[in-house]
Amino acid sequence: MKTRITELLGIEHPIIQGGMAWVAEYHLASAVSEAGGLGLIGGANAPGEVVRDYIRKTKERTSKPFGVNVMLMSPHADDVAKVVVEEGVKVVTTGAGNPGKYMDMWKSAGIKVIPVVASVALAKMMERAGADAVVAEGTESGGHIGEATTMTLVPQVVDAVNIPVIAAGGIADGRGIAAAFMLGAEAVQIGTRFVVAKESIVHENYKQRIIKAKDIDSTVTGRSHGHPVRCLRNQMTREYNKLESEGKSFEELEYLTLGTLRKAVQEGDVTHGTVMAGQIAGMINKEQTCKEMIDEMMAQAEALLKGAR
Ligand code: TUI
Repeated sequence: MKTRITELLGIEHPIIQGGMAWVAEYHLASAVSEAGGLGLIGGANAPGEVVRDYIRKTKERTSKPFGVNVMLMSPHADDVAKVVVEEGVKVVTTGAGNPGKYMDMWKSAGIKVIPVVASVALAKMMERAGADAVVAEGTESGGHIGEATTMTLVPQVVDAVNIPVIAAGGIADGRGIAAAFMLGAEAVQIGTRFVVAKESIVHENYKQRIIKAKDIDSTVTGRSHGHPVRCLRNQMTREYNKLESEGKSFEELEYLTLGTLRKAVQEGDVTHGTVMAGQIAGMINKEQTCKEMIDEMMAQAEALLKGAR
């Protein structure tokens, strides 16, 4: 399937891996790129030098295109923004904010810039600022989320901008890809399904929580403070939601969650840790290689879309 996104990024399949904090490191990114999608290194809260090391390790594992996600709430965002230029990264996606202040630096370095947006307003602003494409991310996604659903956000962003749109949130098989294309998207971003990839270094307990999850097993913490994060329900989310309903401050609640994503991803503590995952976790039921996942999804999407447009 050739689209403006596959052309822009020089990739075989219109599938981009989510830049998931702690999860999207070089093993996963290189495996997705090798399988013909666009692998991403998630900068998350990591210092610039850690991201530089991940970029170099990804280059050792694949000669195909890959990108870096710059998480704009990170205290290291300025450093990571420079590191991607110094290391000659070809594609940057951004999350959890407005990347406006980095656009000129990235564009003059020839980087393809793809901000993740959760609203039409930010999509339009990013197009005016010179973005090459946008990811329209619905509230079905795991992690830090916006309000609009993928079904409502994607067609509205497609109508509002001329640059290509990548759909994200709630997509994990060929049906989701076909649906996103019918809404006008030219690629999809997939996170939760790649968490359980064989190449993903995530702790087996985390993978099993996703594999065993049911349709309504995710919840959202932090809504009342304007920092909504979707993750799978557990003791941590119950405590968080209780304290949130008692009116505890954002700072107190942040302290409670400090380091809990790492605890779940690396130590496998899926009781006290934060198990970020999208609503589609209920449909994900097995570990596969990235290539198996991508080939299966693309075959299904192509069969569904044949004759549909
Ligand atoms: O960024 C994400 N998802 C993330 S980042 C992340 S790291 C984290 N860890 C713990 C707590 C909080 C974050 C985990 N998941 N997705 C992209 C995304 N961006 N979704 C929503 C947005 C967004 C929201 C508001 C982008 C811009 C925005 O407003 C920008 C503005 O200034 O108008």
